[in-house]
Amino acid sequence: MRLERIELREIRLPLRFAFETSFGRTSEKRFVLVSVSADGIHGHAECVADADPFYLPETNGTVRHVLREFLAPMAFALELGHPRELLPALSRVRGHEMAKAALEMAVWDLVARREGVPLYRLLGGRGGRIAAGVSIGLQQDAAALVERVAAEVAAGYQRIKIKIKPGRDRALVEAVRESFPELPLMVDANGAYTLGDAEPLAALDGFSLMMIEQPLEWDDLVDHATLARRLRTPICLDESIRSAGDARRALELGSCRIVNVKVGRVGGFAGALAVHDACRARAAPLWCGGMLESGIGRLANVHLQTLPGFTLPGDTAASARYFEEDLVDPPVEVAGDGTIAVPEGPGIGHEIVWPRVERATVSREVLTRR
Ligand code: OSB
Ligand code: MG
Repeated sequence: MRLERIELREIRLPLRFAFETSFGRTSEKRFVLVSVSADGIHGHAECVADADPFYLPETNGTVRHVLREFLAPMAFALELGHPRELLPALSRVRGHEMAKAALEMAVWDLVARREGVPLYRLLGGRGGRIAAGVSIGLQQDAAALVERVAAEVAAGYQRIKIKIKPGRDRALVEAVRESFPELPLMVDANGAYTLGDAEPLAALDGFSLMMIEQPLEWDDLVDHATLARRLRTPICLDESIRSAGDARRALELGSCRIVNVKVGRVGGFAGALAVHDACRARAAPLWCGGMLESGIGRLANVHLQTLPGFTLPGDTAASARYFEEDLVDPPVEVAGDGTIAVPEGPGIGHEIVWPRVERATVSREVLTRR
């Protein structure tokens, strides 16, 4: 198979609620939607880069640049037998995992649609349902947070994650634990602490948290290993894991005991499958993170989580938590038991509602094989 056309759209979708983390506050989802075409069939994928380089270095601007100037020409020159061949073929481009992933995931979607199978089948997963967890941003105060937690627990979510940052950690965890002593609960700092903050982090040890996600710098493995020796609570890494090699090194160094994988952060499904296998080989718990995706990226995450190494609920929540109107129909829904149905339709498995995509498109660019 040879790719003939790659379309890049910049999409703008208002979020129903602002989402606040240690690195910023966002009330709008802006992303690049990549569509690929071959033999009259199309595949689509959502890039997880943001407008700003505050989570990881890539932005929507760097994604468009690297796709246009480097990745698209390399991809057009390939004769692909299987989508898993694409990521290694792009290895001459260093980094830019989010740009690579968007292109790669669109090719997986295209091939699944061509074969008339749901993505999970191509990935080696299974049908049925997956367990859903939810990530709650920083709120005005502890009381507001407890209220949000109560609403998500009532909605059925099987695990709650709350965001923390220096000065807003222990009191929040304490308030949530007081109301929900048995709740599967974890915290995510998005890299806001340093090794000098070992004390406030160790103060969380008494609250039976499942894990602390990415307490230290985004590109660090060594300090995380040092910190891990001072904490009873397991460390989970998010930002620091950008390849299967990173996952292997982190687990071998003791930088983390648990891994959060995001397909878009590790170069695509081939990268995510390799992270999955690296964790499984080391019996390390693995779960799938989220990036406030529209239904297009959200469904890709649902399919991935049907693989056997996903032993913990992820951050894939219902579309309605984020968007008034999602780009897919039906939207992603979470049942009262905190599970999501794995789609059986071809590719990502739900229809993309193109008139809604058109309305949300702010710019468009078409690249063709020459
Ligand atoms: O660190 O997991 C994170 C959202 C944007 C950027 C980074 C993160 C998050 C979340 C929310 O925690 C996950 C989601 O609800 O999609
Ligand atoms: Mg995180």
